[in-house]
Amino acid sequence: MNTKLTIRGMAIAAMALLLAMGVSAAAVDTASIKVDIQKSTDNEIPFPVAKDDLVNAGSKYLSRVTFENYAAFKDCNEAALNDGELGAPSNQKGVTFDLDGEWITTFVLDTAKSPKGFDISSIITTAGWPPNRACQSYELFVAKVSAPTVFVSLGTYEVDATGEKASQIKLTAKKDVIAANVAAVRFKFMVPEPKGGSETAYREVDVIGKPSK
Ligand SMILES: [Ca+2]
Ligand SMILES: [Ca+2]
Repeated sequence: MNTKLTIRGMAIAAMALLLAMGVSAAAVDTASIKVDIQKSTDNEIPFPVAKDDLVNAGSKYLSRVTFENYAAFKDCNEAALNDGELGAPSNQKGVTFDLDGEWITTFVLDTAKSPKGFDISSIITTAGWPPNRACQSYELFVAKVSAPTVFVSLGTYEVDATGEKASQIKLTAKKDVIAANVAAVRFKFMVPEPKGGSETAYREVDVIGKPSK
């Protein structure tokens, strides 16, 4: 009898523990975006970038790109952000870089070609330069076709790549898509930690998705 009670007690305790774990796991699952990070200590351009994503220069689904508060440093340029190329190591022409490290880039998608907008399945940001220019920090926003000028935050994403030459952040959806019926995607680039000489040299931003059905 005592043994039975003990076993029952243990079972109840185990169940409570599982329930507690379940609640914790569920809380984690409410974040719908999975974040994968890669870093490289010896190579500025080890991670591939996409040429065929929605916001790549020349994409039939890209309507326009706008930059706010961006002041190109020397040969660094806006075009490098979505030209489908990694650029050459330590070559300014291959990177988008602004001395104060803070600017906003908005990719407006062509909702004439896809009136229901676009389903975004993945977002990849790639940085690379000798240290410390491969740390990343940005806030991601989307605007939906139902309110194409209202940008809603999907969170801030960061990587501390101090001492590294390259980093890549890949966002994917835990279920279905990162966002559906999207009309525009906005990146608010910020100075990464640790601040001071760590402003990012971005080599590419890829937004992968397809027209919403
Ligand atoms: Ca590029
Ligand atoms: Ca691209």
